[in-house]
Amino acid sequence: NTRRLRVLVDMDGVLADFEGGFLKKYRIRYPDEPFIGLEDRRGFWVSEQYGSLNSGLCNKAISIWESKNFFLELDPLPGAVEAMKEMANLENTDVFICTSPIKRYHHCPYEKYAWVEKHLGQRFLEQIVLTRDKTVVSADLLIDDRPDIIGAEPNPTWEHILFTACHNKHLKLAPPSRRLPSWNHDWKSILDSKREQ
Ligand code: DGP
Repeated sequence: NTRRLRVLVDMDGVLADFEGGFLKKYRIRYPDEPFIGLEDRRGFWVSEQYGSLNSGLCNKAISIWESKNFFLELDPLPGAVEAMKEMANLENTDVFICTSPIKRYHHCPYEKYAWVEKHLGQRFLEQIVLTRDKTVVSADLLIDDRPDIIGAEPNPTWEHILFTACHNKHLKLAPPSRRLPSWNHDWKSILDSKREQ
């Protein structure tokens, strides 16, 4: 069996610590406003949960990730860099970083490329897919922390593996959906389960 396995790996919440980076910069910029600790995060959209505390906080939250250097300065999540390098070196395996830039594009797309170069190296710049619709990208696996990934293609080719994040850890997945709890868990077995199918 020489068919190559193709894996899409999401960036924010999977490789880069969007939630931690957001909370840190939000508290510095708005020290007198209420905030949501990571253990209390629920739902994918940060701005929605902040807006539910009080309506002005929705735009304050958005102002954080629209700021210059927000995406560039995100820390890698534990084990992410090592896992990506290892995955890219596996035989018969193609790894792509599949990420949705925010629509305010002044900094985000540039900084995502710069982050990949800084943490993963120049050769990973070949592997970046920027799209707002991941369903039109074909692959065997998509590792992503967003629970609801929909788009123009009703039957995406990939199996979505839910990467555990503060906002999704309480969700009970309907079988046969699978999780990857962290990069310190056995991601290689998930890849192997998709080979020779
Ligand atoms: P992805 O992880 O590739 O699905 O990209 C989603 C992006 O949206 C990521 O940069 C995080 C960001 N994001 C998180 N919460 C919100 C929100 O409430 N509003 C907006 N516009 N973007 C958000």
